[in-house]
Amino acid sequence: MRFPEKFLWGGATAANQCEGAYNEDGKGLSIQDVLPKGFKLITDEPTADNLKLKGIDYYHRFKEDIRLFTEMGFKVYRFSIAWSRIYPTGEEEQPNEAGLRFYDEVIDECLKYGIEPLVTISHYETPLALAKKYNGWADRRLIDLYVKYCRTLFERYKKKVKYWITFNEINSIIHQPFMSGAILTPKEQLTQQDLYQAIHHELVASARAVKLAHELMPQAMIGCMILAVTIYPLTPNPDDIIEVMKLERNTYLFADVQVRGEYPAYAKRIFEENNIHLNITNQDKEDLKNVVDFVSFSYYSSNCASADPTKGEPTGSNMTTNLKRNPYSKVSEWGWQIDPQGLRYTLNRFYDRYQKPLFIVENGLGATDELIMQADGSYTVEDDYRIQYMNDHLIQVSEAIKDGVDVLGYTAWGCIDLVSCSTAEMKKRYGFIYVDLDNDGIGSMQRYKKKSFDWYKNVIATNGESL
Ligand code: BGP
Repeated sequence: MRFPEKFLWGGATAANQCEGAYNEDGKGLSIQDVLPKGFKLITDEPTADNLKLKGIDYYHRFKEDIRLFTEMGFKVYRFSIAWSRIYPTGEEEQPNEAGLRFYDEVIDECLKYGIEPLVTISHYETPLALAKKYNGWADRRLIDLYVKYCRTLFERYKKKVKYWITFNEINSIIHQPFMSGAILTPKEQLTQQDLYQAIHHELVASARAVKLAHELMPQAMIGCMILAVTIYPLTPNPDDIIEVMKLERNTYLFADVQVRGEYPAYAKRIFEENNIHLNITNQDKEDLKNVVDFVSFSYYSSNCASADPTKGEPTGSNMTTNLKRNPYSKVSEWGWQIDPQGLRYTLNRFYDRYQKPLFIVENGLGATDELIMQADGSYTVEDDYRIQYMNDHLIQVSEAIKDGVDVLGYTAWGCIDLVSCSTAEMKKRYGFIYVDLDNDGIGSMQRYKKKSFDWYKNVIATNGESL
């Protein structure tokens, strides 16, 4: 099937996973600079084993990378702006001009090739100073600091950037309070009260960013971004159905507030049962009424859940506890269950609930790739497994479009290999473009086109007909 004429095909990256140059041109430290071991360990100072410090050297090579994206025919490129490049400690009076100049160049490079920039304002890279001084989003003062940062970006890029996302995977704060919410209190010690208060601060900050975006950039589209934790009941036992309903609320609550402008009815019960008494001001309630223009989400896999913790085989997912294997799904090398139809299902669920345009801003397969030499002496990766994964998922996107779902676009995650978020390694690769860099940080950084490069190029050129 041909996708809608204006469908935005593209790819996605995040500053902390690709830029490197962690201390160049006035950049302050971000929480990622002290997080070498994925979600788990925080170091006192940046350490040499932290691959994110030099990333894939995109900071110095972005022109080459964007040229390769152009060659694939990207219509859109999603990237994040590192808050700590713009406000190194989050609290400066004036933004760091050198940081802004870098993103001027990135954006201009996109526009030069007719690629629409899609900017994530905060992608797991809060300035470290804000984590240390305020315990991150646990403190209400982060709202104003974030809005100030947004204002700087909106004023600078209002004529150039139409699509914005306020927070990457905003609901992941439930699972990863430090990485997602810059909260230093260890997860095990964090009370539900403090966690939900931090969530509230992010939701208000997001709504205020939406308000400001609408004031300063009437043409802009600003969206929320949700980690789609798609869950099926392990059995038809009604207990399992109810368990899934409850678990889904961990995800939906975030989108419900950002799309509907107020807390959903079921939030009251969550708060009561967990002894949560949020500090919500009247102004907060007013601010929350500024609702997003679209709903974006990441989708990689689906899981099952059971009301009985002894039933089913745990997935070992590092994101959410209590999730179970689906006997009908294959798994990736990293144990993520592969379920293309789950994407159609997720699109339909979101669309039924919100009737807002949807944007799939992350999807892809993390795999170990092997660079091989071809007969003509050039190098490539024969990543048929990735082609299969993406082809199957995109067919389900086309099914959802036939179902009537309004899908704005699709940005493949890690369109160029970058440092993995959960493992902090280079071994887990997603790209159409291979980067010569290993887990020890050794390599030429040279870029090579994988087999999937030409495959995706063709998908875009035929507007999905080749799937
Ligand atoms: C999402 C994040 C990304 C990304 C992706 C893949 O949760 O938004 O930053 O990395 O997951 O995850 P990983 O790199 O752990 O395989």
